[in-house]
Amino acid sequence: MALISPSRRLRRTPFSDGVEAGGVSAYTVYNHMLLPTVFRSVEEDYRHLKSAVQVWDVACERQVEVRGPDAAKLVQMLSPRDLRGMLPGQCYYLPMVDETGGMLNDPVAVKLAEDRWWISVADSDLLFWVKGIAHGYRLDVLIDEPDVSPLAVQGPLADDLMARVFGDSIRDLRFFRFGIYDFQGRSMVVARSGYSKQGGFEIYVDGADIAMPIWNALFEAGRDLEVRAGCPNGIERVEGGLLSYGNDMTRENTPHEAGLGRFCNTATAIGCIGRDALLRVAKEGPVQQIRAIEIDAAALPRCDRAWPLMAGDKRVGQVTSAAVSPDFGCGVGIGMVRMTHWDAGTTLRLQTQDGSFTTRVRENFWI
Ligand code: THG
Repeated sequence: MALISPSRRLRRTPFSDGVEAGGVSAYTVYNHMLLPTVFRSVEEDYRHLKSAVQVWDVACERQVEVRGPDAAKLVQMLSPRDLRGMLPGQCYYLPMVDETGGMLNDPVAVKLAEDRWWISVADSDLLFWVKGIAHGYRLDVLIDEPDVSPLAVQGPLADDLMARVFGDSIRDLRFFRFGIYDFQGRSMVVARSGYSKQGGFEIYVDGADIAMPIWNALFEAGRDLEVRAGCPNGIERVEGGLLSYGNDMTRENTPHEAGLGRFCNTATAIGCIGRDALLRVAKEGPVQQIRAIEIDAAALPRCDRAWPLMAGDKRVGQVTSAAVSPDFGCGVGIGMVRMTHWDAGTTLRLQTQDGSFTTRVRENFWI
C-alpha cells in the first residue's frame, strides 16, 4: 500500500516523538489520531510483549468527559450495563448502543466521581452522539474531550516497572480499578487495565506537557527490564479475544452478537436508550455471534476486509481479524458466525484475497 499523507486532521499524540525514537514502523488511524501497530515486526513485538514489558502510546483512546449533576443519568442512557453498583474508583467495560440496540462503541468507562466520568472510547465519533443526547434531553452536563492521553504499560514485568516509577503501592491495585498516583507533583489516574491479556496498567496522562517526562521516566527506570516501545499486538489480542470496534463489530451488531452479553443487564438498565430494542431481540436470542476461529494456515494475507466463511457454497459468516500465532501454531481469527454453524468443531471454508483455508469454530479464545 502507498503511504498515508500526514496532516493536521490526522492528529499526532503527545508521545509521538518517543514512538518515533522507539522505532515505530507502521501506524493505523484511530479516532483521527496516530496509533502505532508495528515496531520491529508483529511477531517480534508479540514475543517481547509476552516475556517482558512494553510502553504503548494509546493516546488515541480519547476521553469523552461527562461532568455535572446529570452525568450518571447520561452514562446510563448510553449503555445496557447496569451502573447502579458502580463506585468511584472503578472502571467498567461498557457496550454503548443506539435506539436500535446497534453498537456505537465499546469503551472503558472511568467513574471519577458521581458527577464526573471519562468514557475511554474505541474508534468511533462517540462525542457527537453523547453531545446530541445531552442537548436533546436538556441534561445538566458539560461534555468535551480533555487533554488526557492514555499510556499503557503491558507485559509480565509491568508491575515491576510501574512500582519503580509510582511506588510499590501500585502493586495492590486490582483489575479494572484505578487510583490517583503522583508523578513529579502531578496527580495521575492509573488503572490496572489495558488491551492485552498479559496484565498491566493504563496511565491517563493529564496534560500533554507531562507526556514525554512520563515516557522518559518509564524507559529510564526499565532499562534492565528490557522495556521497549510497543503497541496493541494483532496476534496477542486475537488469541485473547479482545474485540476491535469497526472491525469485529459495528453498528449492525448488538452487544449479544458481539459476545458482550456478560457486560449487559438489559432487564435492569433502566434509562438505556437501546433498552426496548435489546429486550425485543433478547427474547429470540442472537442469530449470529462472535466466535474464535482456528485457521489451518502457516501464513495469512493481511486481514484488511471481511473474509467470507463458507459452508459449501453458502456464506454463513465472516472473519474480521486474523493472524498466525507462533505460540499456538495455527491461524487465529475472530469471526461472526450464523447460529446454524456456530457450534464448536464446525468446519468452514475461509475465503481470503489470497486463497482459501480450512477453519474450525472453537469453544473459546486461546487465552
Ligand atoms: N483501554 C482504555 N480505553 C480503550 C481501550 C482500552 N478504548 C478503546 C478500546 N480499548 C475499547 N475496547 C476494549 C476492549 C476490551 C477491553 C477494554 C477495551 C478489555 N476487555 C477485557 C476482556 O474482555 O477480557 C476485560 C473486560 C472486563 O472483564 O471488564 O479490557 O483497552 N482505557
